[in-house]
Amino acid sequence: MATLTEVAHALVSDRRGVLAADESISTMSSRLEGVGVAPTDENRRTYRELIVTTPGLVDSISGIILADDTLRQRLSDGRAFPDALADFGILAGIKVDTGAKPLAGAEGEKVTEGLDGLRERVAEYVSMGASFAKWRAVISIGNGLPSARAVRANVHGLARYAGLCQEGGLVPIVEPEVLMDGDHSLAQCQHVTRVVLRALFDELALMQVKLDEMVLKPNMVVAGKDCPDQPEVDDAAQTTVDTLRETVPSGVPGIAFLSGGQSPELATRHLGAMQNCGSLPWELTYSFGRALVGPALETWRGDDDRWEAAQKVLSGRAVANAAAR
Ligand code: 5MM
Repeated sequence: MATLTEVAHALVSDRRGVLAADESISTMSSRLEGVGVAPTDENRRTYRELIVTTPGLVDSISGIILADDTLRQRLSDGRAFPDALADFGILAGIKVDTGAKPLAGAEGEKVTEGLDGLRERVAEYVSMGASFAKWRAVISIGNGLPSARAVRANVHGLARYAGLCQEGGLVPIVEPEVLMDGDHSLAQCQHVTRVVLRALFDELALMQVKLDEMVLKPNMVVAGKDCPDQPEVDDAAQTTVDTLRETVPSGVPGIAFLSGGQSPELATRHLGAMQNCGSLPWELTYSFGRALVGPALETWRGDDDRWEAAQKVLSGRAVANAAAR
């Protein structure tokens, strides 16, 4: 059986990345409805089957993050999702947070919940074949945000989660996402990302989380979606790498970015540009959700006749990101 360090390295090595298919039931339902598909358990299952059975995915995808409902579902051939992933040579991951909820006393800010009962859930997920986990915290920029208490509460949750996962036998993917919502500048995103990552690694150290047994999943440093002054790809890439060099210890095996609402093409271009920013102490890879699966979902639209076309589109995005690495 692989050690947690080996799993962490396997997730980020060989030019491969992690696919995030762990949309909560409510998010997945609205994505399905957005393409005219009824948001039923069976349609969520079918869509996830389309993703994981995409031919050749193993060449560019090291692991797939699943949601709790998918982990308990089966492919049409009867195999449980984690077992099928193992057959394909892909590691199974599980989203273990229970979502971002309003933070008391902090208007407009959220704290991610899910620590209650997590030790027991980790044990169950390990018994079902999961190798790694994910927990996402969200930080907003704007109107005096983020507050110090939102940053503190969120990094505390991430560090407690990471410790419980390592204790129970899962590699934690630690995801502090500084959101793209708003008109903030590249410099503001850099400042907030730096503050959050510094606070995060302080808290991880306090909780004695082992850096070589985790993967960091941060936002890229980009300007807010509504900022009129959008940086060039090379600027955003260099600023992201500079920020990570300042804040992320070299003991972390790899950094796997979220896409955060960037177009699939732009996320890939940023990833590619970062590979030219000098030698780095960690692997830099992708753990995109929308930027990997969005175009495939748009292609499929619930139509069986478009199944293969949708898989080709997903495969194309995955190969493009592996090539960008
Ligand atoms: C796939 O979406 C994940 C779960 O989101 P919800 O719980 O809100 O449904 C999400 O955490 C995702 O893994 C990351 O945000 C990365 O996805 P993007 O689309 O930003 O690359």
